[in-house]
Amino acid sequence: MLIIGIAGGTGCGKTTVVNQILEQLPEGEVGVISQDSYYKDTTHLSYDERVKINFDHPRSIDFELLTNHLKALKEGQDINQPVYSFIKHNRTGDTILTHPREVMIVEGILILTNPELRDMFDIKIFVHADSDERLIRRLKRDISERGRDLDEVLSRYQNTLKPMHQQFIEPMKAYADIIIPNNKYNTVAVDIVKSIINERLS
Ligand code: UZR
Ligand code: MG
Repeated sequence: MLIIGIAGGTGCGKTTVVNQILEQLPEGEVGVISQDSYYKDTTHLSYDERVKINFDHPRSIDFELLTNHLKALKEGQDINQPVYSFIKHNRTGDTILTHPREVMIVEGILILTNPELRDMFDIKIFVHADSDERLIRRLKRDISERGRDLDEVLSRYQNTLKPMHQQFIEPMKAYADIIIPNNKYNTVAVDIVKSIINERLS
C-alpha cells in the first residue's frame, strides 16, 4: 500500500488538490481518509462547551484512532470511519465502511503534526496558498456550508486559526516532500503525484 499525506492550512485547497489527483485515475483503486472524520468524540460535552473547543490544535484530533485505522487498512482490514458533523461539532454516531486500497490518501490540516502518523506516509505533500486566499475561501465556506456569520468566522480566524496555523501547520512544511502551490500553475506538481500513483498501480 502506498500512503500519501496531504496537509496545508484551512482553505488552502486540499480537497481540490485531492480531486485533481483522483481525476482520471482508475475508480476504486485510490481511497481517501479525511482528518475531519477523526475529531475527538465530544458527546460528554454540552453544545456550548463544544463551540469553545480549539479545533485547530493537534489535541482536538483522535490521532490514536486515525493511526490504528491506517494500520488496519495496511494489514488489509476494513475500517468504520466515523462521520463528523461541523454543525453539531461532534461525531454523528454513523460510520462509513472503508476498504483498503492500493493507494490511500490521508488529508487534513494537522496530519503532519503527529510523529507516528507522519512516519506512516510514503509521500508527504503540503498544499500552499497565501493566507488572504485561505481566509476568503474559509469565509465563503463557513457562511454557505457551516451556518456561521461574518463576525464569528473573522474572530475565530484572528483568535484561533491564525495563531494555530503559525504554531502547528506552517512549520510542517519542513517535513514535506512536495509543496504544491494552489493556483493555476499547480498542474505540474499534481501530474508528478499522479504519475507516481499510476506507476504504483500498473
Ligand atoms: P479544513 N472545524 C470546525 O469549524 N468545527 C468543528 O467542529 C471541527 C472543525 C474547523 C476547524 C479547522 N476549526 O480550521 C477546519 N475551526 O475545520 C479544518 N474553528 O477543516 O481543512 O477543511 O479547512
Ligand atoms: Mg477540507
